[in-house]
Amino acid sequence: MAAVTPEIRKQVQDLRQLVQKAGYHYYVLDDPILEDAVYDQLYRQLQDLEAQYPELVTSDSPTQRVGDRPATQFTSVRHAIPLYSLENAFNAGELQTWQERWQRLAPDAAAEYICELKIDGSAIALTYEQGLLVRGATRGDGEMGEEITQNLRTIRSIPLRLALENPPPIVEVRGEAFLPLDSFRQINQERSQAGEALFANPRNAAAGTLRQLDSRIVARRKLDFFAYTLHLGRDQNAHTLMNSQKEALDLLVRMGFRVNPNRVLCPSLAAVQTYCDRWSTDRMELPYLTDGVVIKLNSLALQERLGFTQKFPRWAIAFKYPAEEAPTQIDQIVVQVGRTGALTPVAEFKPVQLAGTTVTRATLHNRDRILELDLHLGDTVIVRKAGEIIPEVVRVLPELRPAGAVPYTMPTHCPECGQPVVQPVGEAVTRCVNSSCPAILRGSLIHWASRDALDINGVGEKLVQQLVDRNLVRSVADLYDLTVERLLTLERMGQKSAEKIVGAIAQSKTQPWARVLYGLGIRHVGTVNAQTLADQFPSSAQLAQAAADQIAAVYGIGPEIAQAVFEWFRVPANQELMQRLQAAGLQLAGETKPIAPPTSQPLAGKTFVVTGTLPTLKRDEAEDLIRQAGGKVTGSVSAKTSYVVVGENAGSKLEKAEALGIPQLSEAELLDLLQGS
Ligand code: 1X8
Repeated sequence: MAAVTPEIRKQVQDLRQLVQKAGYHYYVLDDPILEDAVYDQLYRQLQDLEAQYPELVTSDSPTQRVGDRPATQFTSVRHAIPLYSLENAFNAGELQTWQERWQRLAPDAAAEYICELKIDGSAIALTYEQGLLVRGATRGDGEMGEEITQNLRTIRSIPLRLALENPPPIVEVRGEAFLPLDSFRQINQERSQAGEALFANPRNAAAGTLRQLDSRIVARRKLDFFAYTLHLGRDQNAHTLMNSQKEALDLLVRMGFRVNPNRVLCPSLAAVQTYCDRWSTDRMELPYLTDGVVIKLNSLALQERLGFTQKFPRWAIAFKYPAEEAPTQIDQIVVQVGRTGALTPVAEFKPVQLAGTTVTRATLHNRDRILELDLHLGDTVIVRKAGEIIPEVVRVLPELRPAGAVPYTMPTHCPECGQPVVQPVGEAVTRCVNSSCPAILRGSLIHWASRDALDINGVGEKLVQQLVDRNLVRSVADLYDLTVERLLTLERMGQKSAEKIVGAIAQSKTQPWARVLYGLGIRHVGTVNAQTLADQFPSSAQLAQAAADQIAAVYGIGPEIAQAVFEWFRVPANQELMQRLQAAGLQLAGETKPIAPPTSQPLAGKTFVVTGTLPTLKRDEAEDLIRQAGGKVTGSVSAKTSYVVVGENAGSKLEKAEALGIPQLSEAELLDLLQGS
């Protein structure tokens, strides 16, 4: 081991301080002081030096956020001070009642309130000793929580060391860990790509993430944290540091925490009501979910004087916004079979207006969820859809259940192929395991041809349905044996289209190995994992020969993913598939072959969003035309969007385009642009 000189020690300290400071500006203040690439390099320098001189590693070093060993289970811890929940108020009258109640107990006290946004995440308690983060726990039942320190350390906006000169010996900080909406969408997109069940909403995703045993997975999910409560140990002169909630929040900021900026002192309940009204709509623009406003008496002395009831503090209340929920009656439950064979029950019901859209169906997730709901056929249910959230059935109204209604049970046989389904022990999912189930085959083909995989234009739902029904294709490798003549045997298939499809399939042979790997649809292998694996295993042969622990040794690949990849390559049918793909000329290794520049691509390099109802074209027709001309189509408007194609009743996407100044096209203008070739 190399000897530590005073120069080295100083170099490590300076580097660590700079990396820590840059992280604070980036993650807490949202105001970076270093370019990303510079930060990355400095971070790596610090990592290298620490590896070289392990005695210089400190527990609060920015490199020490992610543990290298998954936990086997979490331990329960008792909270030194219980985490109370809050009483709810749903209207001005209930706020008034609350004010009258506490004023009877403290008639002389001034009604000075502080309003903060109520963050929809998971409540967390953090303990700092001598300024160092020593423990973090979930709320649990308020008395006992689970110790998840390792996971909480991965949240960059949680300081590992308090930024105070002389911190009190024991500090407890409470707040909300949450998943920003962007990260939530990204996680669900990846899960959908990897054939995994989606999270219903950011709160579930945050809670599920915090309970992950492998902190490396937590680190990739980009949780964030807002601090809102500060307890200083009993034996200090706490009052010299803070006398009000406002001062406590300001002190949390000085300690290095992210504190929600939308906090306001209100001298009266009328001012509180104004704040609640304003945020009932303004909250829709925030990049995270809020479900209400927390109103607290600002004076800590008054808080102490009022104390707690059995369940709640008397000095605080949550004003809750009405959830975007409505009752509706279930018409039927259909069961979809995905490419992994998972059976997903979907409730179809009478249309309801929720969060500004008409909703007619909602996922029921799986058998366990149906049992939990105690769902009967014909039930009236409460459906929820908030903003970005996938519609879900919240609960059943058993009072409205028709006489003689029978409980819904999952089918015992696959609705697509009729084979018995399996219900693996310990798993909620019901699965069709028939490797020649047409639904699984269709799903695999659509995934193979999808934009992030082999990106084969023209191979979509309709064509795949026909190819499978007519037995022209029994595996993705069969796509490469398709000929124009065989395609011409399909209904409504013309010479031109058939040639285009065969051409597009042939073109897909130039797609890089990472996309092929993603296209195989191995469980847990989304685009990100596929790229990571392709970088580390430059050929399919190397990956196929790797042991599970060699795969798991790749940074960012957990044991579950590694096991899935390892097992996939052990299945003889998959080995045969790889041989056929190799023979067909797909890229199963190394560098990307440049794709030959297509001849007529007037929209190449341009990104489009189509919104609203167009006068003649269906939306997917317009999107196909754009793609055929080399353009890219995305589902949401961003600064990267080149044009928005606007039809009638265009909604929020048009608003966003206007806000960003993105040029708009009518259908006619789009067609002109296409003609311009
Ligand atoms: C819960 C929450 C509180 C605050 C914000 N979001 C929450 N989910 C806040 O005080 N700013 S307080 C709280 C509780 O005491 N249960």
